[in-house]
Amino acid sequence: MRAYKAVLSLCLCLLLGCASAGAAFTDVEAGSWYESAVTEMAGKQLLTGYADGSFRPNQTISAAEFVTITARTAGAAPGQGQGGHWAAGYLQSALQGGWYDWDELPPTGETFDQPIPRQLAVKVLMKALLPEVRGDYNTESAKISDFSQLNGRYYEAVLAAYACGVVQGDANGAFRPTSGLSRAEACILIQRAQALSNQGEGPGQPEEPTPPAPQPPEPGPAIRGGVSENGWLQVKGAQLCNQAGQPVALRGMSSHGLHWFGQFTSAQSIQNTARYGANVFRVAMYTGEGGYLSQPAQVKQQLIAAADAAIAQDMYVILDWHILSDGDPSAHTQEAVAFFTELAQRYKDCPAVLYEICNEPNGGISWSGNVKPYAQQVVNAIRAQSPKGVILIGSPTWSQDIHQAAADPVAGENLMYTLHFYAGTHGQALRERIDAVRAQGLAVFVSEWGTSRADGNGGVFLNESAQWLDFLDQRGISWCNWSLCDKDETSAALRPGTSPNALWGLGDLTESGQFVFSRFDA
Ligand code: IDC
Repeated sequence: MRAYKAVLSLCLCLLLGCASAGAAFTDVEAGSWYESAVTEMAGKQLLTGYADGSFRPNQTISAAEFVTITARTAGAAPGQGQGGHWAAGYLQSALQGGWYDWDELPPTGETFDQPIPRQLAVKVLMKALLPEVRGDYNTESAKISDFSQLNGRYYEAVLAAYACGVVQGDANGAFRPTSGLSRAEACILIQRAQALSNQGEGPGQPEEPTPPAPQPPEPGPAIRGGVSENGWLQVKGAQLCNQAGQPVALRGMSSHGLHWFGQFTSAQSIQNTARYGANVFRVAMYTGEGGYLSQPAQVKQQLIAAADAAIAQDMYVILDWHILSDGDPSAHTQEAVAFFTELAQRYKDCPAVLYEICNEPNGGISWSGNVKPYAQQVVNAIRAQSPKGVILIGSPTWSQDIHQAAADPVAGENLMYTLHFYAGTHGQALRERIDAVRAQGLAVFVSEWGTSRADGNGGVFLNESAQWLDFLDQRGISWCNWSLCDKDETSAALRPGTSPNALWGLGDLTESGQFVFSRFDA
């Protein structure tokens, strides 16, 4: 505990004024370093103790406890949790809010009662209470003696937490990213973050991204296979063709979730992929998971900025309505119609833009009952603005059921159907399905695939990936790889900590990235 004394002295000074109430719990010692924080938070009903009247300040805090206290502090309402765990509702709303990813605390609940690692706790806290704060990599990482132990996916949150003083490290300057934290320590961190977040409610925040220009940009210098070479795309039978009617294949990267890894949709990041030979960029705009449906104005602005950046590189660009946890696209038809109407209006004269209207329908839905009716309405809405822009349509089972679409296709021209695969999970059976639907005249576009397993991690499976890409190349099928980001998962193309604003050498690319970037030029 000695280690925390220096860290906490500031807090104690701030909180002394309200420490007089005395400990409400049998084991919260009067005058202890955490007494005022615990008492005050208990008074606001942000936390409760145990039935025996104890608080157990030294006990390691569980994920469920930490997320619940944080969510209450942030004023979040509990969601619809599954599985009957007492904290499932708050965990669900935290997941929906994007405070953590599903793989960090799977909603099945097995890890809810485990200690929460400090790096994950800090991420949850920063996302919940101080989402705008950023820390400078060089300045903040120098403060952390065990920085090399930190998992890259927590860099952003931990650097931000150091930058604003929510975390200060122990007496040795160590953060101990994978250790747990005590209940008392957790209270101090949460209270500190809340105090800063209240301060921030004054004038001058949060910072809005620069609004995009009123018109899309003119394409910059021509790239090979780019828009200035191929012009408006058109679908002839099962084949994507250029304006002159010759077969064309687009190959490039998909972004990760725009609201999480938007920094890698910068002009420099997109241009870097073009330099390696990519001629298409997919902007993955999550609708759920704290994305577009939660913060529409901000996320749409990010999407437009990313699309404009790709257009300025002479690349094709896919605007992806990235449904995932919100598995039924027809639950948000109105929002999608409004969104695509506005975007198709903006880009109606721009041959670079393709519209992907439902990333991956999933759950208890059907093609003919849910996805097709949704797709028909959105296609009609886009066509009212953009007579010929190519539209990509997903299908049930995470865009694998293209055979159902082939049996009952959407009416219209220049429509393609997406097929998504992950090389560690999907193989021959899906390839056969592609050949079968193409024989029926259905045009297929692989708008997302990964070298990993379907959960975005594991592997990488480069032999299986090569087999897939050879298959696609032989058929002139276009593809985008998941994903252009530096998250610590095998499907990510960039190593953790890669700058989105610098040129990338091979050393910046992960094993997956090196393989994928070598395959843009077939
Ligand atoms: C994954 C991301 C991962 C994130 C998860 C949940 O790689 O970092 O935690 O989503 O948001 C898809 C989806 C795509 C998934 C990807 C890998 O379209 O959003 O990204 N995947 O799981 N379909 C099949 C696999």
